[in-house]
Amino acid sequence: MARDKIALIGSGQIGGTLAHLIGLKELGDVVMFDIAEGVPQGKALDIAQSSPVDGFDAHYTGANSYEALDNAKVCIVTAGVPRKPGMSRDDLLSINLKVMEQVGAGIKKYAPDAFVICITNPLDAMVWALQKASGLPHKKVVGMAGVLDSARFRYFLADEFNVSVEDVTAFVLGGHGDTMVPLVKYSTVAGIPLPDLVKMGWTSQARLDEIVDRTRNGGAEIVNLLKTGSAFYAPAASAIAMAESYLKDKKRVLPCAAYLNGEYSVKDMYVGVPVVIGSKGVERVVEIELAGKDREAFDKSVGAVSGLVDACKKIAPDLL
Ligand code: A3D
Repeated sequence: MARDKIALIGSGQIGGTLAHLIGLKELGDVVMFDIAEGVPQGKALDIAQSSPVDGFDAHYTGANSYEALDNAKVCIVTAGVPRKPGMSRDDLLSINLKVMEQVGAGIKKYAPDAFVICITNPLDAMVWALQKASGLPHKKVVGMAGVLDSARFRYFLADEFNVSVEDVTAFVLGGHGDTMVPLVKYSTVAGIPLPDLVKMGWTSQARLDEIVDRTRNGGAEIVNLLKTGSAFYAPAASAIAMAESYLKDKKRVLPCAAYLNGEYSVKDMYVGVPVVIGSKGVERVVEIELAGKDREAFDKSVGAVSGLVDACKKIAPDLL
C-alpha cells in the first residue's frame, strides 16, 4: 500500500516539528511547503537524514509551489505570522486572513479531498476563513486548539497531584484564547471528577482556580518566555493526534474548533467543542448540556469568536 501524503503548509517552528513527528510515527510521506525559499527544502532534507538513525521510512520533499500539495490526504496549516510578546492573537487577524485566502485557494485546486487541520492564529476565525476560501466540506476542515489547551490543563493537574499525565483527562470548551472554558466537573483523575478531588483534600478550590487561570494563559506564558515566537512542540503534538485519528479511523473524541450549525445554539462559526474524528473527518459533534456559569462562560467565548469572524467579513467580504 502506498504511503499517505501529508502536506504541511507553513514550514516554520510548528511545521518542522510536525514533519519530524510524522516520520517518527511513520504516518506517511511529507511535503513541506512555505513561501520562504530553501526553508522547506532544507528542513525536509535534514529530517530525511535523521531517518536512518531513528529507523523510519518516509519520503520528504520541500516546495515553494502549491502543486506539491497534489493529492495530499491531510493538510496541516501553520502558514502565517506567530504572536510576538505584547501582541494578542487578534492583532494577527488581518495579516493571517490574507494568508488563509491564498492557502485555501491552493488546497481547493490541488488537495480538495484532504482533511485540513488549521493551526494559524487567531485560530477560530482563521479556520472559518480557511474553510470559506477552500470550499471544502465543513467536516473536512477543523482547527487545532482544544487538544493543546486540554493537554496544558492535564499537565498542570498531573503535576499538582503528582500522578501520571495518562490518568488525567480534561475537558475544555470555547474559543482558543483567554475566554476558553475549562470544565472542571468533566475533568478527572482516573474517572474521579476534580470537584470530588477537592472534597477528598487532594487540592483546594483556590489552587484549582489558579491552574484553570494558568491554562487559559498557557500560550502567553510561553510567548513571554521565548520572546521570539510562540509554543511549537505541544501544538505540533496536538495536531498530530488529530491527523492520526483521521488517518487510522481511530474515532478519538478530541476537543477541536469544529463548524457548528445549531449545536450549542451556535450557527456558522467554528468554536472549540468535543468531536469524534474518523476517516470521514469530523463525524460527530458531542453536545453536552451547559448551564449556569459554564453556559455564561461559553457564550462569552462564542461572543469573542463572533467578533473576530465579523472582523474577517469586513476585511474580506468576498469570502462569504
Ligand atoms: P513560524 O515559525 O513563524 O512559521 C510560520 C511559517 O509560515 C513561516 O515559515 C513563514 O515563512 C510561513 N508563511 C508565512 N506566510 C506564508 C504564506 N502566505 N504561505 C505559506 N507560508 C507562509 O510560526 P509557528 O510555526 O511558530 O506558528 C505558526 C502559526 O501557528 C502562528 O499563526 C501561531 O500563532 C499559530 N499557533 C497556534 C496555536 C494554537 O493553539 C491554535 C499554538 C501555537 C501557535
